[in-house]
Amino acid sequence: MSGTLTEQILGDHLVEGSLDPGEEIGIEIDQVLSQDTTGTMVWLQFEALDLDEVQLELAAQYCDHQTYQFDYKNTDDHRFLRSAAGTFGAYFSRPGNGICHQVHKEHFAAPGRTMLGADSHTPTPGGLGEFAIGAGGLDVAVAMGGGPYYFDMPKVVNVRLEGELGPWTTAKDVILEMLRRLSVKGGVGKVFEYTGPGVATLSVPERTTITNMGTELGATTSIFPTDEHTEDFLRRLGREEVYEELQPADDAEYDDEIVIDLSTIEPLIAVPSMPDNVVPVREVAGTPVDQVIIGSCTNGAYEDILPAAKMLEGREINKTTEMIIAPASKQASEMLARHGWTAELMAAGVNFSEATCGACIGIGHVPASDSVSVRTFNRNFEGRSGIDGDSVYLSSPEVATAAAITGEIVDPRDLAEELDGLEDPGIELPERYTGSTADIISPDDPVDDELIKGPNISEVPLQEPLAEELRGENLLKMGDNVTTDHITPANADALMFRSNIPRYAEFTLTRIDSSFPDRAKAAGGGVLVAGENYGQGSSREHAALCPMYLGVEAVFAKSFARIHKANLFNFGLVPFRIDEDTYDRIEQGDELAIVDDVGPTIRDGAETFTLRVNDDWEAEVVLDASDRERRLVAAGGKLPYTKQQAGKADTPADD
Ligand code: MIC
Ligand code: SF4
Repeated sequence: MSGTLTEQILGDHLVEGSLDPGEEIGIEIDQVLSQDTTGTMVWLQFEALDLDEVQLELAAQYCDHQTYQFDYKNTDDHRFLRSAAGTFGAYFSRPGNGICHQVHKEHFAAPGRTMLGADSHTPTPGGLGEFAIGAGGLDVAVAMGGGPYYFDMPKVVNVRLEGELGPWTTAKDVILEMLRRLSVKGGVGKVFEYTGPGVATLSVPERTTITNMGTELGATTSIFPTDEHTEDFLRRLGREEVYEELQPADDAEYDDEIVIDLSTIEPLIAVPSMPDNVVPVREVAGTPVDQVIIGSCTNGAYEDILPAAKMLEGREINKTTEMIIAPASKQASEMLARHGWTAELMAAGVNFSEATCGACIGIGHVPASDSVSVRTFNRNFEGRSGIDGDSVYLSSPEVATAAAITGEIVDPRDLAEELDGLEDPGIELPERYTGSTADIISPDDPVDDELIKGPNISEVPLQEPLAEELRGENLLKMGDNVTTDHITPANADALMFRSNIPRYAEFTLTRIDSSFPDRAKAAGGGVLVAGENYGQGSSREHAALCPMYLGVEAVFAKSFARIHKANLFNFGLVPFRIDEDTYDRIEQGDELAIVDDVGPTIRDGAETFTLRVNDDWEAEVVLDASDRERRLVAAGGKLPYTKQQAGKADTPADD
């Protein structure tokens, strides 16, 4: 095979375009996943597109984010999802069975396949050679209908790993090192392909920790080659038949290269409140810690919890600190229990949660006010834990457990010097991943054959085609790196309205300005202004849908996060790029108007537009969009566009 891994897999799946960085390409998708809080819109849109059967190799619907079912609306969503999976032909993973990325890795992920997932951490199985991309729910619905997925061909970056990790240093430190070097926007428009002799020193679960959190770099995806570790891991899962050898060609040409000598990495930690605020653990040693949580799709696997159990064997956690384990899958829980480790952890003072995302998005285990929480998660955006002004640190399970033992942040290498018998637990894989499959319902033996919608499940709102005039008040001026958690929060109060846009829209941007929804309604809509990397974080299309519902027609930002920008096109909001000077001059409350006839001009392919502010001054703004994106946005989004095209194409999924 020639080329990079990315070129090989995309080349095999290419249906449109050429593999030149920046060019829009369309690829065939083999697998899709969605989860409970994005999945309801996925299936409602699948239904709205008049699709009636999943058309690809495998679709899996998980219930993982809000499994405590505080409100009947959550339970109704889960029942709807089971009915949709049964009706349309997807696997259904029951609430509490585990986080989509972990369960998918255990049961379905396969080298050489392409996957699209309605969750930003979909790239996780890149650690075993799957080319997996996070996307908005509408794109996932279209892929399930057999349509290609369109995106800009990323630059392929060779991350060459050399050497071997030292004691107490882990895969989490490798990805934290990447974040330290590149920042949360350093991966936008890129695929990180890991190569070099260091790859062979990492097991598959370690690789998937790195590919999972590649999302925090803003990357399109991250991927590892496959080798005997991959084959061995699949054998332990009982799925060795899906193994395929994948290696980049010796003369593969990359767009860029980063070299990481694993032996020089030390235990690292992301300090509040951005995943790229990374420092050596020793720099913040001594910080008192109130809460420790091991879990999430990054570090919640059996292999992540086992080191904590070994470190705590025969010990107790500090009286000042609470420690919670939230396994990423029920299989991990079951295996820990069967091997006796659950009892060991409980005896040390640890509490167990069901297998859920939960605390990662502020559902349960919300930290106390003015307290410090050390978590093995991937995001520590301000307020995401459920309390404004939180202090969440991100680390490896070893660093987190060391903090639980001492009650303060400590480099585990220093703790090991102090504590007799504390040894680096390393990574140990079970001989066989065993566990019940009772919670996975196959499409061949479904429970339901028709949709069951509770009273909270509403219609998907549709947007009108773009008019000639685009004019509106700047409703909010925001800074850099605004996250989707700021735009549409994912906490317990809000999540129950994921399938009810009119209600969910009431939460829009309230994390930045609580009066936003009322002001937007009173003004009859308007526009938004933001700095760099607007919309980073989640894949949730609600971050476009809810502003759209409130009448927002365009976002003027210095730059956009990849998935969010695609979601804006999909829902008919125009993402205009502005320069530093224009950003500085625009004030909240200003009247912004595009001078050109916006709808027709966009359709005709114009790249620059004249923005007039307060009928006083003008600036040039840019629309970076493919022809396909222009057609979508001008039609008011992908759903109306596809409806308009119905009858013109065999599948509604071609655009
Ligand atoms: C997240 O980690 O922010 C989420 C919650 O998993 C989201 C999905 C969602 O908003 O439902 C993501 O990462 O895409
Ligand atoms: Fe769940 Fe957190 Fe992973 Fe998102 S990042 S899928 S909320 S565990």
